[in-house]
Amino acid sequence: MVFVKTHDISELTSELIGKEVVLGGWIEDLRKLGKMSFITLRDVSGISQVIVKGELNDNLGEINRQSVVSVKGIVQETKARDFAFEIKADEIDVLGKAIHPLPVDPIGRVESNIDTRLNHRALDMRNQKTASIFKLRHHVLQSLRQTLAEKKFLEITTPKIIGSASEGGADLFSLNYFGDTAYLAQSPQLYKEQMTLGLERVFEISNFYRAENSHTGRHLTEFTSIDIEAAFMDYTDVMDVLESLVMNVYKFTAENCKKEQESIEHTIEVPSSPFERITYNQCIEELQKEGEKVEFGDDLMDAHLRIIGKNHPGFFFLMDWPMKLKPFYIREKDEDATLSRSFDLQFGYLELSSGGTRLHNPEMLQERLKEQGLDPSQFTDHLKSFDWGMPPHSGWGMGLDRLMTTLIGIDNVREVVLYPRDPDRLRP
Ligand code: AMO
Repeated sequence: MVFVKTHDISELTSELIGKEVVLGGWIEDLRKLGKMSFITLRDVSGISQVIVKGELNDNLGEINRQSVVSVKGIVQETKARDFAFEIKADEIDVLGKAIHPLPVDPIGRVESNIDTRLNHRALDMRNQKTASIFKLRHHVLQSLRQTLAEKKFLEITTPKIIGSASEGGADLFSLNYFGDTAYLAQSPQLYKEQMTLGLERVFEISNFYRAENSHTGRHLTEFTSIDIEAAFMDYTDVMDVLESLVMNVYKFTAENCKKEQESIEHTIEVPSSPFERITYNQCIEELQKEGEKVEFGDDLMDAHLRIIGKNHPGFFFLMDWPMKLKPFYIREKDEDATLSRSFDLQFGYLELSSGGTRLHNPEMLQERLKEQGLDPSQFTDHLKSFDWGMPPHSGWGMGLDRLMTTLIGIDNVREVVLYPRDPDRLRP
């Protein structure tokens, strides 16, 4: 039995004509025509045609579609329209049988609903549409890391099992930690801030956890967050970083992921920049003009954001929120202490990111914790670091899963997460 490949299908070139190769992949199609069989073989990189003749064809026996096989054979030119080359097989080994009926159709001819696909995610990944989404996700991560490294951000990994809340008390998953109570981190907020006093610019791309009982296309209990924190930057500076990051992701994938765009039947449109920057106060005025009963200090509800999103389609920053709507670590504006140096990045109604300039004065931070009903003694480990020369700093967090939905033009984050977790889904 041969099972070590010499080539991926996409690596077949005219220089290999007449040479022997070993391919490995899944049987997408199989047509037996008397003395000959035609197999369409798919691996992660593409599809190829395999011709089986003579004794090998006579002894082919039971060989199911979607079984995994290795094919040893000679590369030759083909007349078939859909393939660049074909392989004349000398040896075919079935490495793993597919037992039919399969729970979802990997070719996608028979459509399955999202729950069925998620319940059989590994098989769903053989569907080219699904595989393309995750190939795109890989390229997005690559682009993000490249841009952040170019901007001198260092990648860090903060703990996910923590002793006290990072974003305030709500929405925390707790677990028994050898008799003590531990929590799953909601964000790397406190750690990333602390790291600015040694590393200046840091970023993290990790999963975080929120016990939100939300049943929407944009909320998960486990989501992937891209977080940055930068010393000696104000909120408008980190907004610039965020904007160039999003632009680079769009440009990179639009250019380098043509096959994936074809497969998901969606063209990535690079947005125009600079992104519009509107203030919270402007939003309130816009909403009031549209007859909404909102006033300064009210949080913007989904219905409000849908109105604002309609007026400002695509990416825009919504900045200068009232202090009272923002977490304890956000700093006020010098000219008006009721307003904060903060922002959200929106894609229409969808919030993609939030961030701001942080308070770095320890006394004020303690005051803010108390004002927000939080117990400063729960934050002593964090507050200590503010006595060691904490630089002024700013940062943001952006949901990778939500960013992916904007890129591929869908509205359910479950499509872009391998094994999504929500209140109704803990398995597989
Ligand atoms: P915030 O709580 O706004 O800010 O979260 C930042 C971004 O993370 C994404 N996100 C989620 N995505 C899917 N499911 C969820 N349940 C979920 N919750 C959040 C969103 C959101 O905009 N520490 C601050 C960031 C900072 O100031 O640096 C924070 O966590 O896209």
